[in-house]
Amino acid sequence: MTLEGLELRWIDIPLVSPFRTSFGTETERRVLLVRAVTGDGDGWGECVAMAEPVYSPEYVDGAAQVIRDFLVPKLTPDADPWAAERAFRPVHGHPMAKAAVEAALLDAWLRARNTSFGEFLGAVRPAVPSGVSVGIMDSVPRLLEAVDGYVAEGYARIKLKIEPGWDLAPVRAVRERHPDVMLQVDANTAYTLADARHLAKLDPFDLLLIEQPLPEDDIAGHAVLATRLATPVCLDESITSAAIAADAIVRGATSIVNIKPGRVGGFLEARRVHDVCAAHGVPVWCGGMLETGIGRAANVALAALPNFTLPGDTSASSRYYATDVTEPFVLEDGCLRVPTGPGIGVVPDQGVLRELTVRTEFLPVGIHG
Ligand code: SMG
Ligand code: MG
Repeated sequence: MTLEGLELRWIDIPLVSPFRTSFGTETERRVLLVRAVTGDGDGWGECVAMAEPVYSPEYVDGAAQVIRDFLVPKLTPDADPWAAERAFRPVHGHPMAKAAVEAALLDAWLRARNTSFGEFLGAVRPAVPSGVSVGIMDSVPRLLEAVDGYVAEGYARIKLKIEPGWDLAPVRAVRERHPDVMLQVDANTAYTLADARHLAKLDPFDLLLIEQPLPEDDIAGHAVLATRLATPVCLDESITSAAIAADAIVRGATSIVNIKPGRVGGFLEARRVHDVCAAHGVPVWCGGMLETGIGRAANVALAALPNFTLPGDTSASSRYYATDVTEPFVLEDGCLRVPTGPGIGVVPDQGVLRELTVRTEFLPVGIHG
């Protein structure tokens, strides 16, 4: 595989409905796509950084700058995904930028070998149960309407976004209406340890887990909180590598782990997080960053690994976008099918891409020496 360069492409794609979390409201996604151009064909990767640094320190234009100024100059024409991962190590942080490049290289590398992401990663099931993440709403009736719709569609699990002032009442209402649904909550760091007694009031609602209640650097706080709650604590933002996952598990800060390849620097590291959690008997599930079909295809393959025993935030395309950039992912009996074609198994529709594209930039590889 001879890597000629990377094309960066910024697209704007509207969400079917606004998505509100404890850190803000999204109405559309500005997505940075990476196309690896090789002698054997293209590979695609999606950067999951958001337009603003509100979920993590990364943001779209910052990621593009890191790729242009610090990552591409470290690549050589013979770079494979492992060589890229090693070459990127001296660059501190910026996991989402690194992951997008690695995903594009891995897609091209696997396509050249006629191997699917699922086969490569070690998928053990042909389809994965699909959960859905439901944003903060203006009122409990509006929330119930949204949840009723998702349950009717067949989603295997519901996740409610919570924040101080929007926690006990919405959870109680959804639990009363759907006594048997698999239910969990995500606070995106909105609480402090002083809220422990309040959060314990969620215990009677039989939640699968509470995701990232405290700030990302507060592993010690999560360990204390975990002793005060019956609901299992699951870390998202805090888990930035396999080593940190192992540390958080050993400290008792997390008993379930959300895996997002972008947050940990790529699919190779995501698989290591999966493995280290499995070694500790800690179940994992696949998180989501409102991906288009490009990122979703790879995530669904990852979610088919053996220790992904809880439904992920891997919803159907229609939950996010009226028109996805790839053929849409559809819910079948509450599951998404794992693509079986080479690489990520889907390709972007050139017409749709053209309509959504804000700008492109080609970064040649190899002229930096
Ligand atoms: O992709 O369905 C999705 C979104 C899932 O809730 C989701 N993601 O913290 O887990 C999380 C959030 C982060 C992104 S919010 C824009
Ligand atoms: Mg989360």
